[in-house]
Amino acid sequence: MITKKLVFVLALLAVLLLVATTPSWALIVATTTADGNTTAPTETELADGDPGFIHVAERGLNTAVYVGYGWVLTAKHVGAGNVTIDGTSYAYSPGTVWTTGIVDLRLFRLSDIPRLPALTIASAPPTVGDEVVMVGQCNDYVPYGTTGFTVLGSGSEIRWGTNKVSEGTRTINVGSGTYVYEGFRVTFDESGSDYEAQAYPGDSGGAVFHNNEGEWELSGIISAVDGSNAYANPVLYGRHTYSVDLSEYRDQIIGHITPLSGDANLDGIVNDIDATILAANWNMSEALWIDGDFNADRTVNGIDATILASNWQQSAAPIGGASASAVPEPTTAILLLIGSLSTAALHFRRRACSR
Ligand SMILES: [Ca+2]
Ligand SMILES: [Ca+2]
Ligand SMILES: [Ca+2]
Repeated sequence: MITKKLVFVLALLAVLLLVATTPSWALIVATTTADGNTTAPTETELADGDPGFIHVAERGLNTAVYVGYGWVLTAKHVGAGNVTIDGTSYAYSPGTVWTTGIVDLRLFRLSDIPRLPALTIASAPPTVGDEVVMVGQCNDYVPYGTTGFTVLGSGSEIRWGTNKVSEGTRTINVGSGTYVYEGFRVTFDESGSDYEAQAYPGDSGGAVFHNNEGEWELSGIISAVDGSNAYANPVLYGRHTYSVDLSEYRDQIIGHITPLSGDANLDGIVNDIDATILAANWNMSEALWIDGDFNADRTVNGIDATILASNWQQSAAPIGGASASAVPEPTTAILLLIGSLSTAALHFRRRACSR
């Protein structure tokens, strides 16, 4: 027994020494993707370019995605609250949470509106073999021999990586029925995509983008990793990340977040305030909805004025009112349970770096 224990201790020491003497993986990635995948991918790094990296926000220790019109989408098991987008904090508007059953999705609204366009939410799921771009908030990590990575307890940043869908959409059950939803899966492979990624605690609520015939779409929200070893560290090849398939919930999400046409300031009514905004931005280029561009052609002109006029004095249900169901925050106990199953940091591996 003593001998076995000694062998175990020596093996443990060997592992610790290996970790301690290996450079930070993030630093290694930095030499191949310029900055360790912490800014939007260029077309040199990713053939189809930036999928919408800046839309992915820090939500506390987890992740959320700014989908447009003041709304943020995250996993249900990630609470609502202030978010940080590209270093700027945006305040949460209390009482605006929307969820649907036990699907691991949570929408909430910000009271400060980022100057970003709305994302396109996929109307069809990515299929097996399709490449996806995952974006989440993770800690630094170092290689664990050649079999995976060891996550460190610091260096949390928004990063992007890639993977390929390994199992198409089916019903995913997280935590024995705590969350059930339609979702798809990717597998963390040693010989995977160029920036092979795997989720880890912190990535929950992150984005899964898919390029559909030239247009980037938000296809998924990162929800879970394999249940029995979710917090296992090191993270070995062969593990899976599960994401909610947004095409299944697209109509509900769009129905909830899309404002009344003409409501530039997103207060639920079309009136002289909106007309004044539109007039002030007449002929503006690179315009957003909040500037008066209601047909999303990035300019403000007579088309937008006609749209506004056609809804003059119309009003929508107030935010947080009948159309929004505020739900209580999960208890700490439930959060811990789900965290152990599903919160996750992205691990990136570049083939060039592993050789
Ligand atoms: Ca893979
Ligand atoms: Ca208005
Ligand atoms: Ca327009």
